[in-house]
Amino acid sequence: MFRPLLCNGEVLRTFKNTKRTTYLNKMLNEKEIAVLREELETAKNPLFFYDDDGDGVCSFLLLYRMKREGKGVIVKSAPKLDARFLHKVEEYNPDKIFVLDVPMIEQDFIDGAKRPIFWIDHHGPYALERVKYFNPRLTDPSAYIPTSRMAYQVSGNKNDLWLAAIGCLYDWYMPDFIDEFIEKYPDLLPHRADLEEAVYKQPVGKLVRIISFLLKGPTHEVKNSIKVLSRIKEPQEILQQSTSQGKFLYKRFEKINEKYEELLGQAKKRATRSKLLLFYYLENKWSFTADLANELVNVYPNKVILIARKKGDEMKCSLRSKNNVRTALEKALVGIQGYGGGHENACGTVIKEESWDQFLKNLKEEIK
Ligand SMILES: [Mn+2]
Repeated sequence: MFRPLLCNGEVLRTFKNTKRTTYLNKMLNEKEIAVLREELETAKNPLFFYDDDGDGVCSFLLLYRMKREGKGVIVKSAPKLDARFLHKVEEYNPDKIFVLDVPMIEQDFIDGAKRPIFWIDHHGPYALERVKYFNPRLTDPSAYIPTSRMAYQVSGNKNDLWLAAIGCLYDWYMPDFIDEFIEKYPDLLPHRADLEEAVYKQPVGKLVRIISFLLKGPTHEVKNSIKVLSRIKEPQEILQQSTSQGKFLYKRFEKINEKYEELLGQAKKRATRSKLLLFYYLENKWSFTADLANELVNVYPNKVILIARKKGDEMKCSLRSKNNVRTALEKALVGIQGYGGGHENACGTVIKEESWDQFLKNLKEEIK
């Protein structure tokens, strides 16, 4: 099963043309909303596990802000909740567990946690026992509803409209409530726009980037940023640095963004007449491969983008194209020490260093 890099922006861009009206009846229904609301309202010490991306953190913030009780834990590195996380359950001793935007839970975790578990997600779906699973794909495998959209249904707090919008846009989903957002925040999005414009050219897109970049870096810094984020009332506090909390977040974002912009500049220099834009960098702490690939495929829509980061003896890569690139990747992986996959236009792959040259040769051959 492929998973490794799928969570960080490697979303189903192929779904972007689906009509918005068809989304609406795929969201949580009234009964599901009522169940989740009741469970959250009666929770005394909920523990939230959430995915390490913009959709995951906004889902957490939306639900946490309903009662401001309990704790949040980011599920990093592997997009699955397994027995390694049971010590967090022991440490916090929650009465209920909520799992948000995490693609996979292992049965070992569920059985070991011995607490009611409520799982809201839009990957998979998978068949597991003893977990209350809220996933639109259980009834419609083609549904694409970011978890933050569902969390916003549950929270119902209009003050947090902006968090819901950021989570949805991060997952490349135009919120069905975008008109309400435009009316409330014309300075962030002055008019209806497509996803590319909203995410890459409008101030609301800058917020999407800020929130996702705040999740990068040393764990204690990330935790601190999320704590501060949970107290932000309006998004302008961050963009205009109008409160001390907003200023703190913006400053930290700027430091991280500097690293990103430097890499982006270097990557752009690698664009030649070749169909493949290949850029790789050595960096253990900062993973920007998905962010770089997502941005570059919009700058160079006719190219195949391959961004690689060397970590240990592996090359961790994000691959993007406006056309189908998954088939080429699958063929290029034959005989290679590595794995990968994903969606038609957005894939992740991990290649052992000794196979790297051969993999590149194969891939170039396949995309010719
Ligand atoms: Mn998501």
